[in-house]
Amino acid sequence: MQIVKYVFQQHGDERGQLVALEEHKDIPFEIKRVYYMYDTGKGVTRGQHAHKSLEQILICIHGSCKLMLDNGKEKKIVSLEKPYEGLYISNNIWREMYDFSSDAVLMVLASDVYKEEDYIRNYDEFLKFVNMK
Ligand code: T46
Repeated sequence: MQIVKYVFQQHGDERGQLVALEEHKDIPFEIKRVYYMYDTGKGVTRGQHAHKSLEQILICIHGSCKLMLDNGKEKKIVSLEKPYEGLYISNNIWREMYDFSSDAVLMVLASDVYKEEDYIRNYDEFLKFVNMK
């Protein structure tokens, strides 16, 4: 499984840093939704699902967290700890987010609006969906 991490251009000067993200330029899809999570308690795991068609870019804009990505064949662990890095997650990937630092803010850019029917929340169902079972 190939891990795609984008390193965004930083516009830095003596005032600090600025990152700008445009759809189809810095982000490989039309951005239809932005959401973010914070105040994630110690020992918490989020995610534990896959998406049938949604594509997303995850950016830990403050603090850090880890992600476990699983395509049904292979699992990989990725750390997110820089506000100028974005992890691309395609559809059909099981994801789990964990090891959040207490100050972590994880922002997600998504290719579609929220649709509960796009979620696969059962791991056996996910394996069947990706033809691994
Ligand atoms: C994903 C990972 C990375 C909404 O009402 N609208 C939304 O756009 C989202 C994302 C969530 N919600 C509601 C649904 C639940 O009642 O917010 C609550 C928490 O959502 P969920 O348990 O799905 O959150 P995570 O952190 O487990 O997963 C989220 C995304 O849902 C998911 O698409 O890939 O972040």
